[in-house]
Amino acid sequence: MTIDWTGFAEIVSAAERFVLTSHVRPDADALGSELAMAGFLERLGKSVTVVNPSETPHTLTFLDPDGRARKIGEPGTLEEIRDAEVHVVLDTSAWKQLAEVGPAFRESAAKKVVIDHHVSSDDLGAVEFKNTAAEATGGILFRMAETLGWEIDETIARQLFCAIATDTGWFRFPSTTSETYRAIAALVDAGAAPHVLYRELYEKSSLARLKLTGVVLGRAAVACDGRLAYTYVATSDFEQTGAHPVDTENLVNECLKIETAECAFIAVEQWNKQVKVSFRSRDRVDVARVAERFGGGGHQKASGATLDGPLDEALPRLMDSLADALGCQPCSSADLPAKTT
Ligand SMILES: [Mn+2]
Repeated sequence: MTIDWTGFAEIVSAAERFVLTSHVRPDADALGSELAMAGFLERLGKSVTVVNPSETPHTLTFLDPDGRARKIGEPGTLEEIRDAEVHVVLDTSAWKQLAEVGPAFRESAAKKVVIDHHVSSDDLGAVEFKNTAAEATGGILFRMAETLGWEIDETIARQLFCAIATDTGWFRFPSTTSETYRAIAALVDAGAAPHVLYRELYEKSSLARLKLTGVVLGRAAVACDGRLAYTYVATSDFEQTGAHPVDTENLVNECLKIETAECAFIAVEQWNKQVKVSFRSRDRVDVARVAERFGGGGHQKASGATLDGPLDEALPRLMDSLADALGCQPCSSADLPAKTT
């Protein structure tokens, strides 16, 4: 799937004022792609504002040391969107993902552009530059720059490297191709230092997070002959370790590393007693459908839902639902984790 960039080059040369947006809870692909695009456009003499539906998470501020990405509602942001000639949405094609930026985008008279690699897609009324086979929006932008002859400086190289590295799980997901490695080689040549960026992305943990990981993985268990792996987090775990809910990210992936596990979940108790669940699947089980049973959703291999508590009632419901998805008997009470309260 090769994108024809002629139309985009024409849009860029005909306009001066650009707004760039990405999805809620921006990740490194969202932010890296926005900032790289801002860099390209500014080098062409354009005026660029980055306005997102969410604040930049503190773990990613290293990508944006000057705080260029602003949250909608901050002074001047609505005016910037209203006055822009071109509004570019990167790394999403869904109204829901635009959250509070959505209405401003819908009402604006600006030319609208989407650059994205996601399969799920709404009609945003935009000119689309999409490649659903691409490993990352950052990868799409790298190939755009190559095609259009736009120079990649060290700053842009770092931003695109992080975008691609994170969306491919450090170059190992099935979306990773030889094209990915060619892009990465060029970005390293342009000044992106993998060891520095790896440390920025993955080695900024806290002692509290490490302790929470120990507690939560210490109680991991399996059911359905090892085909289901799971664990849970109680609010008391946060109090005991000093960790934060964001520190539970990725723990579900650790459960899926068990050789026999085909699917996994982590149930995280909230202070209002609701239970937030993340599901993961290796191949066969469609965890989007499991999540939908609980009013949630997502992708076939990664999804989420929020259940009513208490935790020790939510857990057997979750286990039975996954046992059903695996075609196993409902989990026996022997499989259930120790009482949580
Ligand atoms: Mn992406």
